[in-house]
Amino acid sequence: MTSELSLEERFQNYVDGENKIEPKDWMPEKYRKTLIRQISQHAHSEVIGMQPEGNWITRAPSLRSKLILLAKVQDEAGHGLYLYSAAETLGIDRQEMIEQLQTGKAKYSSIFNYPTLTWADIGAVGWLVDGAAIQNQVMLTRTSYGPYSRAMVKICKEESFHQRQGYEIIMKMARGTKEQKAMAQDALNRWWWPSLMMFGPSDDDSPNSAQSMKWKIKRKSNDTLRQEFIDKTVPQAEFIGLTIPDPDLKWNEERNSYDFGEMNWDEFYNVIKGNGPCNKQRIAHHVKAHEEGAWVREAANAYAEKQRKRKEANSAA
Ligand code: BYC
Repeated sequence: MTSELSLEERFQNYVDGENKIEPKDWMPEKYRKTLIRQISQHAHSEVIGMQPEGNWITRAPSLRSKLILLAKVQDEAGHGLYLYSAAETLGIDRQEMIEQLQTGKAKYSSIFNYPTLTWADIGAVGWLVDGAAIQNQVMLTRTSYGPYSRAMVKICKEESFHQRQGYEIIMKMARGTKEQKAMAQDALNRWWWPSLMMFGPSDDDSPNSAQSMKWKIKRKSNDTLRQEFIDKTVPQAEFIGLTIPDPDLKWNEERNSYDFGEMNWDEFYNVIKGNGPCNKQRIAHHVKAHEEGAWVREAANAYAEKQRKRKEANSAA
């Protein structure tokens, strides 16, 4: 017990000294579990996030916008891959993570349980959802676990491009015809509050935050990040003449920040329990795609096995 305690203390000192923890380093079991939970849920979010956007690839209004959207959706698949690989360094395999997702044991971001009804939604997703994602993920480039922090550096660069892609769409629509502007406003109305929910429960109701902050897995609290996102995004909406759907939104001179209205936490908890507008559809689609892709995994494994045997035979010769 004493030696276990001192290991934990040494671990904490190492983290406090801003060192990165690497896969083979000693770590408390709870640190490992917390990371597996967070990184795998993050990976699932990237992969499930491809669905609402993929929905518009065949209906993008121009060849240029189709190409950009295709590239963006492929980037999300890549993010999922880096993150699953980072989680695997902690001793869990991909198949187990997929099972946790498909059986509802592992969560993914609440935001991807809302439908993308119009092309303006693709703008709103890029602008707001990727914008919120960057706000959260820039701090994760400094997270204490080495493989996660390195994966986040590349992901953040790509997310910045995604955010600009979304803002460009929404700006074009906001400056278009009356009908297009109304579509942009409607998308903002529907995506604003769910985007704020991406940052998770308020700090007082966030069971994992205190320990994750202490271990420097998280470097900023849920509420701090939400506030930073609001302060950054409100002027972007004003610039293109759209209105944030919050009557309580008001600049607070003293705090040098915006005050904003009460979030609908019942809606948030309902969505993360699996009862949002698209939860069932998202998982059913994932299961179907995974089953249909079984032959690809089998072929890849058979090829890897063939290569391994060939190598073995060559080194024996
Ligand atoms: N949705 O104690 P808390 C993206 C869960 S961006 C669903 O504060 P934590 C993308 C939480 O998991 C989105 N569940 O937890 C963008 C916990 O339940 P469990 C993904 C949520 O972990 C554009 C419980 O509520 N980004 O992928 O300290 C295009 C209590 O919360 C949510 C990340 O995953 C939510 N919004 O903090 C394509 C970033 N919020 O796990 C793709 C990495 C909370 O105990 N993750 N919960 O059953 C994080 O930074 C943190 O995990 C969170 C939550 C800030 C999200």
